[in-house]
Amino acid sequence: DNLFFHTISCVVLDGPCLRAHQRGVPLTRRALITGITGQDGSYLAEHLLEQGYEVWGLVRGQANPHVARLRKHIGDVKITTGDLLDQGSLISAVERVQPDEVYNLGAISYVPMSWQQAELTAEVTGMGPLRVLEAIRVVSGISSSRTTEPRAQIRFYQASSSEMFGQVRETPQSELTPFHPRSPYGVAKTYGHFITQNYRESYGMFAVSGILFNHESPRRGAEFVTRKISLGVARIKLGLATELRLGNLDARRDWGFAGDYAKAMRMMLTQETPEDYVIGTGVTRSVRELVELAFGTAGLDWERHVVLDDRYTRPAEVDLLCADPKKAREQLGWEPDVSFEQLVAMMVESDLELLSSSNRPDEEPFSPDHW
Ligand code: NDP
Ligand code: GDR
Repeated sequence: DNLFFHTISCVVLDGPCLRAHQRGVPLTRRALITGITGQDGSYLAEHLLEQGYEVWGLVRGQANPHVARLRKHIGDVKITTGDLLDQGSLISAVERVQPDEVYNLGAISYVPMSWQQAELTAEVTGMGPLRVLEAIRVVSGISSSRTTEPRAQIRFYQASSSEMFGQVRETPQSELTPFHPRSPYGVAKTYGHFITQNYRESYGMFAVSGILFNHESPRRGAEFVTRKISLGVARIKLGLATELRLGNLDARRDWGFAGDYAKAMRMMLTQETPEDYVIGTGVTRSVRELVELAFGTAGLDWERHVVLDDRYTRPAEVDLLCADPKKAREQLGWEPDVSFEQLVAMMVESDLELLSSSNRPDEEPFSPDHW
């Protein structure tokens, strides 16, 4: 599959690559991932390595503690430093790595935090994609005042979000559904989405956005509701806690498995033409249904343990999200493999194992009380 893709992309798109191949230079594609230390970064890195890529991760800070966690899952990622807040560092990273593909997954991604740190969210989650696109433009030698050749050979993926739909006027949501974001995070993502589209239209760049609906896994951050629930169930089952405090149980989301969604990201960058795609399962569930299933998996009655707590309700909520993934199914051939029931069971079982006495980590995953 990978060799086929390399051959096609070299012949169709990339004269220099073809010449390099003829000179005997290996055809390994090189990817640079921002947000490599996050949930999606780890699944995408794993998937690209399986496909034969050389994978580089952009990591911020001089001793980022999350790198050790990444190494636990994946040893073969190469690391370069940089920060989405720092234009120069992104230019240096693109110059150093010389990637064929850049995946911009880095963000402040926790919606409640975006009200607490709205300006920082705009800088990282909104302006971050602009800075990555600029780094690609500059390193590729594309003038900002000229729309003619040369064109960037570097392909760009932006992690757009169903949070851009926000207050929905139609359901399910497709690539054509208008945006009405409901949080500073959603507003920042909407800027990232449109600037990606604009660089595609202005400079002919291969720049695409995947509009991904919620996707989860045992590697999900403990602040997000699925992992908060799977950890809560495990703690209660093991006698480490008696209650789990939650906010709005009526919100509905379209939840899938992060490993399936990482595959869709690469598929978008291997198409002939750059286009945006909605990725989701097409099924919506309430937080209440999620709670019921997760507690049931461990043989617990959720109503005896879940406590409603206003600290976890939001200034403005997104009530209902449900994807229409028809375009991804028809054009990419993408389908999710893991069902909602399998996902919830996988997360609860993983956390039961993580917290059971012999395996218990020194530090439990952080579950913030202050958001
Ligand atoms: P995570 O919160 O798990 O990961 C976020 C990543 O961003 C971390 O690696 C973090 O690195 C990095 N980051 C934060 N600030 C900066 C910065 N200033 N410079 C460089 N990197 C930074 O998110 P997910 O893996 O769940 O999501 C990946 C992307 O997809 C995000 O953009 C998210 O908004 C988007 N998305 C996610 C969905 C989901 O359901 N998971 C759905 C739709 C979109 P560090 O280790 O330094 O903190
Ligand atoms: P979301 O995910 O905001 O959809 O963003 P999250 O899991 O945080 O919330 C989902 C829904 O659950 C409700 N909820 C709670 N949420 C949290 N975190 N904690 C609680 O105690 C709680 N109680 C109820 C929320 O109100 C909400 O309706 C995720 C992130 O990954 C984004 O980065 C991504 O863009 C979107 O998914 C798609």
